[in-house]
Amino acid sequence: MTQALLLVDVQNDFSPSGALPVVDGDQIVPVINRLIPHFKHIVATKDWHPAGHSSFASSNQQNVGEVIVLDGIPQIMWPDHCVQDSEGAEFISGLNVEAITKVIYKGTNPKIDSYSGFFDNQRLQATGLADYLHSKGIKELAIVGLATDYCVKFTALDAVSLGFKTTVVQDACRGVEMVQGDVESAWKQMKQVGCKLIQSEDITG
Ligand code: VGL
Ligand code: ZN
Repeated sequence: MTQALLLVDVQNDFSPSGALPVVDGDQIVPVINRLIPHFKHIVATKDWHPAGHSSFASSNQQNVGEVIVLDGIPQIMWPDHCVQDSEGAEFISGLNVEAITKVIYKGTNPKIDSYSGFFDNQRLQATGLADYLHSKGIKELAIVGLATDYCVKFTALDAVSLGFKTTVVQDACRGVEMVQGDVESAWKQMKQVGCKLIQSEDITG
């Protein structure tokens, strides 16, 4: 069965010096680079927000970390991050970007956030990721990236719901942990729906 490596939001703004810092977020880069040669298809998502995105605290006169209701669903207020064409939206330096065979952009709708690489948070629009994977005959995914408790989690849950055989490589992910325990509970949820949780060494040997 054809398996793809799916890189979720390995972008500067999620590195420790970025706008929405993830502790040790940059530490996954060498791990991902070691995984890459084991896959034919390397697909990456990019969080790709227009300036003034509705998930930004600054767009709503809110404080970062506050939760507001946007179009009927709870929305965490984030710092401005991953603005289209900004340095913060670039892949973290050192990542083997030449190996990436496809980039999928998400969070582009100014009014709706998108944690999953497959759909926006309202599930109104698909990003094209599922269609792309189907077009290549890819039925299995190994997921890595940032952040474990947001985009990695929601991407993995959607992957399972769409019928992909889904593995998540734990040491190639890091989380935001806005609330203590979020990362642990994210792993639990992924496991519960049927994601296989592994370590990179299980692939690289
Ligand atoms: C993410 C919060 C906001 C992520 C993206 O990539 O996990 N988290 N936007
Ligand atoms: Zn975002």
